[in-house]
Amino acid sequence: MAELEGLEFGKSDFVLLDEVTMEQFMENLKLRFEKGRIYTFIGEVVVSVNPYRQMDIYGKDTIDAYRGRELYENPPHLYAVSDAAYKAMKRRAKDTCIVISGESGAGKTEASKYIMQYIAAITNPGQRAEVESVKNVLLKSNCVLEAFGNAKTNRNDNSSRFGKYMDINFNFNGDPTGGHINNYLLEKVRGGGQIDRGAFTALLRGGSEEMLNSFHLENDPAAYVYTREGTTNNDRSSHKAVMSALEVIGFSKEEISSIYHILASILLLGNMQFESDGESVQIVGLEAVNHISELTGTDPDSVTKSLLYRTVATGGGEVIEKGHSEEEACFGRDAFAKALYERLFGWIVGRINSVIEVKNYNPVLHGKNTVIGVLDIYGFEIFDNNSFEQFCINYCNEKLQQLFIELILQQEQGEYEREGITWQHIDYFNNQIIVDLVEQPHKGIISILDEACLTVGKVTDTVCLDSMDTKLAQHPHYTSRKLSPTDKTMDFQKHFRIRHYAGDVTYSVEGFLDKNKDLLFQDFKRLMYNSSNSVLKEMWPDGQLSITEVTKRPLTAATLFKNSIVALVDKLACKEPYYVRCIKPNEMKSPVLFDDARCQHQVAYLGLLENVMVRRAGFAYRQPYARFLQRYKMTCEYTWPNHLMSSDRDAVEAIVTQHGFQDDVAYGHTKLFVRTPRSLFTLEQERAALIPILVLFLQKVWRGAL
Ligand code: AOV
Ligand code: MG
Repeated sequence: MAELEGLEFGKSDFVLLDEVTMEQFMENLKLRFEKGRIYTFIGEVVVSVNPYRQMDIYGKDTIDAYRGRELYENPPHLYAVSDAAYKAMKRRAKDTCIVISGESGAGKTEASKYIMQYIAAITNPGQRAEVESVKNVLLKSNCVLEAFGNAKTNRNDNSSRFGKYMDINFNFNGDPTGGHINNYLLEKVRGGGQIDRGAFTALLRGGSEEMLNSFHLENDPAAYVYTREGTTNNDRSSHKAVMSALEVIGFSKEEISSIYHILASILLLGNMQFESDGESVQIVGLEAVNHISELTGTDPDSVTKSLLYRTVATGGGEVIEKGHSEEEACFGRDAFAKALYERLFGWIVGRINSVIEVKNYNPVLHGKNTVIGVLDIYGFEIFDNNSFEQFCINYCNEKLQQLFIELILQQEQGEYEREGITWQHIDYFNNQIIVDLVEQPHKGIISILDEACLTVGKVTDTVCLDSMDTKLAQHPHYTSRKLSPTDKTMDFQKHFRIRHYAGDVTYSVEGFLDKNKDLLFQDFKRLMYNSSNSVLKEMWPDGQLSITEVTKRPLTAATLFKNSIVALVDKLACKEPYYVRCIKPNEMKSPVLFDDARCQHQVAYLGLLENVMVRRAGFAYRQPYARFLQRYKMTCEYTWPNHLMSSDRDAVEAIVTQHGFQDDVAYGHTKLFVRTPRSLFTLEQERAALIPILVLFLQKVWRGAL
């Protein structure tokens, strides 16, 4: 169990609460936050509260204190779970994963970085050059992913706009040999098509004058529509840091140059405007077209054409060009800019993967290749106005929650089985029903959405909502205003509500269909495929299809997302999971404010109380016999200073019996299992009372007084 710090810091494991109530949970969480104890265990799960200040708890000394130690030997820390995951991987050749969850700004990405730094610090003690280089690339990849994938939002100055799952591969020595990154992008066009990633601002603020000139850019983020609002706090050095990280990872000069050419063209695209004389639509200011064509290696006429027209195949197989309305041109422009960015990001991740993939691995020579996965993915979101993005994110969280419950229970059960302990299965809310509501073929929300998107003709968001209402009226987790007319909180035309495991969320269906279709005119794809820039061409292989060849039914955004999350869950399910649950203490980014209501809300939807109950329903504590003896032998006359019994197990039984909690324990093959914390409290208190006496005694012995 967790080394008990003084009780003035609260309980270091929520399992130790006298009673599992929300009140006690919150009291403990708050006390610990206020005392600067940002981590607390629930068994092996680490609950973390964002401190919003630099803490002196990540240094080399701390790393050394956690290295190779058991989970409960030290105060709760990310390093404790990291080490547990690493040990399981190394000792038992188990693939493990660390799942980090929590809402925006709760500290997931920071946690994932500390975890990676810890793993990097404790591996490769022999400093072998090739391993060091793998570690370096893995760490540097964070810098690049952050620059290209993070943006300032009103909830987090450095918000990851993508979910990240990173596998780190290890050889039989337990040293990293490579890795693989999966990214889960999810940002459909927002109002005005903002794409305000850190890399843009870093480029504008930190790029050299010569570079910016050659890109036809000014060094002012406010000059560009896409960076005008959420400019990230990147300074000159971070542009350099990103450039140097790209180099270290192994991007060639040409590749880096292509990346920045693409960034520049996106910024210029964002500023492009259209005007209409009532008949046709024109681009305002042709200079931008020339600049974009120069930057993307395309011909200016083709750029203009793709922005103002789209090629369509008529029913009779005829191919015609159809001019855009002004609105369509704006929509096309933003969709194009967003797609350019998404493909660029995907390509960068792909390039990093090709560098870090494990090469020349021979299982016969090198032993089993094991993996630790680190998942840093968006948490449950409930905003005032929830849209398609929240719908997808919350679906993802339903999937992960299901996995959490299954795996945590499975893990418990597995341990009891291994140790030969009889255990009573406990009931928990199985959210499969909500997962089905979203993903079930034909009947689920995604299917209904897809059907609406693929229907030819004008299907509007509200028609789609009608269809959902008809098909899902009976579902206990679904309502809309139409089905519940007395509910005045929902708009009749627009809203539907899902009763998620974490609470009710009302979604506005407005924009669902467009976001789900994620339409990008084929003309843009073809334009990019025909670029003279080989990197750009490589990103757009689908641009080679002619309009008549284009598949009529591309997968929708929701389906693509669903498929990627299903694949992710499959990946996680076969690994031994470790969890970090992050909580955001307040909305002001303040290091001293603990907003009770906000925190309680998060505790509720992260299912933490349930987690404590599950943990306590079984045996809250387990400890190998030898370790238990070492700690408590002083509390029993038969075991102090040494026992004469035939086994450690028998000696432990003597301690337990002497303290009268024999009904509260079970004896496993190698460990003692204790059901309630109270029993251990008694022992801890007795031990604490004995220590001063013991010290006095020893002092006397040393002085020769005894
Ligand atoms: P997130 O990953 O959970 O949000 P971050 O990890 O980016 O959240 O944390 C947000 C900010 O909180 C960081 O930029 C730090 O300023 C601060 N912070 C978080 N953890 C710590 C820590 N351990 N020590 C000091 N400061 C910390 V999002 O990516 O938005 O879901 O999409
Ligand atoms: Mg993040």
